Formats: sequence, structure tokens, C-alpha cells
Amino acid sequence: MSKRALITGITGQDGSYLAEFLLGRDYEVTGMVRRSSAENFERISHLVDSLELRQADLLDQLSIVNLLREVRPQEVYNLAAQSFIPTSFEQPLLTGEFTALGVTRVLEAIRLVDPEIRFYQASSSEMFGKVQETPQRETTPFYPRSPYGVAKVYGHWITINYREAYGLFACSGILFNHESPRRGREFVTRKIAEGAARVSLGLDEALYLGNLDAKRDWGFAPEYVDAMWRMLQQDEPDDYVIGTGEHHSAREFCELAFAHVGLDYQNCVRVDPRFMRPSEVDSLMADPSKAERKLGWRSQTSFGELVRLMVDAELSLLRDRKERGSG
Ligand code: NDP
Ligand code: GDR
Repeated sequence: MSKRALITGITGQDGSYLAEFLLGRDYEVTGMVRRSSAENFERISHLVDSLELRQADLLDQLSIVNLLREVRPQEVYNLAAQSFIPTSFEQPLLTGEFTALGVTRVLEAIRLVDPEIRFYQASSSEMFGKVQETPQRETTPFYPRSPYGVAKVYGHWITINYREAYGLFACSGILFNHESPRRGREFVTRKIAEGAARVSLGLDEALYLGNLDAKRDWGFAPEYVDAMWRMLQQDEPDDYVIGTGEHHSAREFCELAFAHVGLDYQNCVRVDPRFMRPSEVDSLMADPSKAERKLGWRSQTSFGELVRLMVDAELSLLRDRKERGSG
């Protein structure tokens, strides 16, 4: 019999790749979506016939309890969150409600409906913030630098607490940045990829960015959802750092992206103070050796390949749009 999985945040980048991954493994997949005046299924439009989508909201406890009662999943992947760091400075309370307390609401629902459910929490390298050691591993102390990072620390510890207090099979994946052509347009990799494509096609003159010296450990998102699934297939619940083990600056991303379309980024990129953050995370780099040892997981796509595939995806999107006469 096939397993049932519930994904919160299925309309997001990771939710769409995880749904594809689980459907490929014969799971019945239900996605939790929040009510909106206009459908927002762009990333899962190719999957909607194979999925069940149900409305519930991380802000509404009873809606999550009822959803679990109706779906009775064996695995729950909690990917829903307010995930954009600049917004967390502007809306710190709402970010806390979604990204921190939302985790407890899902855990409480599991405890009430079926404590056998296996639970995955989308934790983040942003918890390391002002890093206390390099590279960062599971035992590195946290020092978050944004309301988002603080909220994720809460989500991480409440996951561990429910594991220890109630014996839930609850895992926390501390994922470093992972990107793809499905990344939200406001995140720096997608913004650079789109900017390089637009400048090369003469649609824009320049790209405006913030701190080019920030360094991140950037991997390819479809590979990271495999790691989430592997965590829930282990004999014991645990926490894992997932990343490439390398880091690169936003400047290097620009350099490679613009070079890929035959341009020098120095002539095309301008720094705009509007995109600077009140407190920044300067540099992150994973030590993913535990995941490699215990889950048999390692990243496959190099930094250069990631940059090129993202720029190529933007170029073909813009060309398609031009052919359809819409922009
Ligand atoms: P996205 O921002 O692309 O997706 C977030 C998802 O959460 C969307 O489906 C969104 O729905 C949903 N959501 C937000 N608020 C609510 C709510 N109140 N009720 C129900 N659903 C809600 O994020 P990613 O796919 O990139 O990331 C997935 C998770 O992993 C997030 O928790 C993120 O913080 C975390 N993470 C991401 C990393 C990355 O590099 N991508 C790294 C480490 C952690 P809607 O479409 O309606 O807005
Ligand atoms: P991040 O991703 O904050 O790491 O969070 P983002 O792509 O937003 O920023 C990465 C770094 O690039 C710098 N930067 C810019 N960022 C944006 N968005 N726009 C710009 O114009 C720009 N210029 C420079 C930023 O200052 C930053 O240092 C992502 C999210 O997916 C989180 O949800 C997740 O938890 C972490 O990755 C791991």
C-alpha cells in the first residue's frame, strides 16, 4: 500500500520539488494550501492532477487538526513559513506566528491526532547567523541575526522538545541555501539570474543589488528534498545539516551569471542601499559530513552548474514570453 504524506508549503519552491519526489516514490501526496483570492499554483500546475490540495492555515490550530484527521498521513513535512528575511524585519510578529508558533501548531495537531506520524521541520542555516565556528555543523551554537532566524531557532528547539518530551519521530533539517529556477524572484540568486538574462536581451540596463560580499553555501533545491525524505526513513529521529560544504559570494554569483551571457558584471550591477539589511549574515558554510555518513546524501550540482542552469532557465522563460508577445 502506498504511504500518505502531507506537505505544508506545497506551493513554494521546496514543496513543489518534494511533491514531485514523493509522487515518484508512489506516495499519495496532500498539500496544505492557505486560502487566497487568486490561485497561486504556478510551481505545481504540472502536478495538480496527481495531488490532493486541502485548505488550512498555520495560523489556525483547528484547521490543522481537522486536516490531519481527514488525511491521516504517515509523514508530515512542515515547509510552510514566511521565508524572506527582509520581510521578517518589516513584519516580525507575523513572521513569528508563521515561522515559529506555526511549528508548534503542527506538532500539537500530530500529538492529538496520531503521535506515530513522522515529522520533518524545515530549519535553516540562518539560525547560525553570526557564526560561532566554520564550517557549521549540528552542534554549532546558534546566533540568529533576523526575526526570521530567531523564529527558526524556536521551530528547531520545539521540534527537539516534542521528540524528547512526547517521543515523537520529529526531525529537523538544517538546510543551507538551495536554489533553482523555481526560487522566489526576490531571492538573490533568482534575481541575479533574471537580471543577467534581461540585461543580455536589452530589456534592462542594470541590476540593483545589496551586499555583494555576503557568502552563502548554495546548492540545487531538487537534491535537498531527497535529504528531507531520507531523514524520515531512518530508524531514529535526528537533526542534520544539509549543504555543499563550499561557499561563494553574491559577487561571484554575479560574475559567473553575467559571464555566461557574455557580459562583465561590473558594467551591469549597481549597489543600492535599499537592499541592505539592518543586521546581516556575512558568511555561511556547511559541514554536511553527518548527512553523508548517516543518510548517504551529498550534493551533486557544482556552484558553476547551478549559476548556468538558473541563467539558462531565465533566458528560455524570457524568449517564450517574447514569442507569446507578452513582454
Ligand atoms: P517559499 O517561500 O518558496 O515557500 C513558502 C511556503 O509557505 C509557500 O507555499 C507559502 O504559501 C507557505 N505559507 C506561508 N505562510 C503560510 C501559512 N500561514 N499557512 C500556510 N502556508 C503558508 O519557501 P522555500 O520553498 O524556499 O522553503 C521551504 C521551507 O524551508 C521554508 O520554511 C523556509 O523557511 C525553509 N528553508 C528554505 C531554504 C532555502 O534555501 N530555500 C533553506 C533553509 C530553510 P503561499 O504560496 O500561499 O505564500
Ligand atoms: P537568505 O537569501 O537571506 O540567505 O535566505 P537571499 O537570497 O535573500 O540573500 C542571500 C544574501 O544575498 C545578499 N543580497 C541580496 N539578497 C536579496 N534578496 N536581494 C538583493 O538584492 C541582494 N543583494 C545582496 C543578502 O544580503 C544575503 O546576504 C534564504 C531564504 O530561503 C531563507 O528562508 C533560508 O532559511 C535561507 O536562505 C537559508
